[in-house]
Amino acid sequence: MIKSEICEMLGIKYPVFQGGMAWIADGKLAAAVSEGGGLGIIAAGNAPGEYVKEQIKIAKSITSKPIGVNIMLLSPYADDIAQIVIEEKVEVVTTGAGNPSKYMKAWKEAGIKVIPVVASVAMAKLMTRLGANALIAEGGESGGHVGELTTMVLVPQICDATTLPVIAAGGIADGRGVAACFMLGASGVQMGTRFLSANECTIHPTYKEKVLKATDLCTMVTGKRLGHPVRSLRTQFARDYSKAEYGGMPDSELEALATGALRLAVQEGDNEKGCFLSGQIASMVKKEQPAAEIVKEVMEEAEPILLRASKWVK
Ligand code: TUI
Repeated sequence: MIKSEICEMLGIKYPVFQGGMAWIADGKLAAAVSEGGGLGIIAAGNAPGEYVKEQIKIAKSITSKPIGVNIMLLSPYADDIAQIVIEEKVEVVTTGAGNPSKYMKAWKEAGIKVIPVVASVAMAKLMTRLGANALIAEGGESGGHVGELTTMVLVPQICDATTLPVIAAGGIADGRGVAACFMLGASGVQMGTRFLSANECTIHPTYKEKVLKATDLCTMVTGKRLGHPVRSLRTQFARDYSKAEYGGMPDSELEALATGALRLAVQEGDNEKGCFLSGQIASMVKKEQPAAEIVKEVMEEAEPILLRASKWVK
């Protein structure tokens, strides 16, 4: 059994987080992951506080194990949700796409475990100083909003910059990825794309099918010109957006093209107008299975790999 300090800190069996995927990671998916011994995380995305409250209620009706909420800091509702997680006594908060400094004191005082995504060494040092409990180092192999550095490069640098436990994210699909992240100094992993095929993940069947059929070169990054690079499946929409982006479409029109595109992918499976966020490991997602099975499977796969690692040392 692989154990790390993150298991003790959060009271979880396996050091596996399910990423807070906007529009996707709802109370049902998060509860299934937490029931399976990992940490399930509800994504606030761009949704209003009422939605998040409802999802917390759903999760808590399914599991009494700890759950997390991910706050996407570009959201117009970030301030509201920062307060709701305190009122609802959420155990863990993760943040993404920005700097959560202004909320840290209130969250700490409420006893919430705060685990920000950091995309740079400077941010890792700042969050350590402000009292974060752990850090998530997410490389650009991940789906959604991506940073500059890969997981291979980011994780060891973040580990060197902090005394806190580091959770590696981006590009992890199975036990090999988990073992590799532990070798880089991580104390846990976060997976997003791998959970898209979970039975409890309620995305449109077309979305699931696209992930299950994906091949190695199936994702691309768009949105760099507007400063929000996003990795998604290489669909008609992604190709059209990329053409518009490099063809000189005005910023306002480009923004309009992207508005609502995540919802259209998740809820309608709309190939022409939907943006199907996905990490580079989509091609390694092979089957639908319960979320709890995914958590257990990747950790059990990692065990013999880590045990045999010493074979290289002569
Ligand atoms: O946040 C994510 N992934 C996401 S967010 C999202 S929704 C979205 N909507 C509109 C535009 C953009 C995104 C879809 N996927 N991952 C965590 C993450 N955080 N990746 C990178 C960062 C990050 C970036 C900058 C964290 C901190 C940061 O600091 C900025 C600063 O102020 O220094």
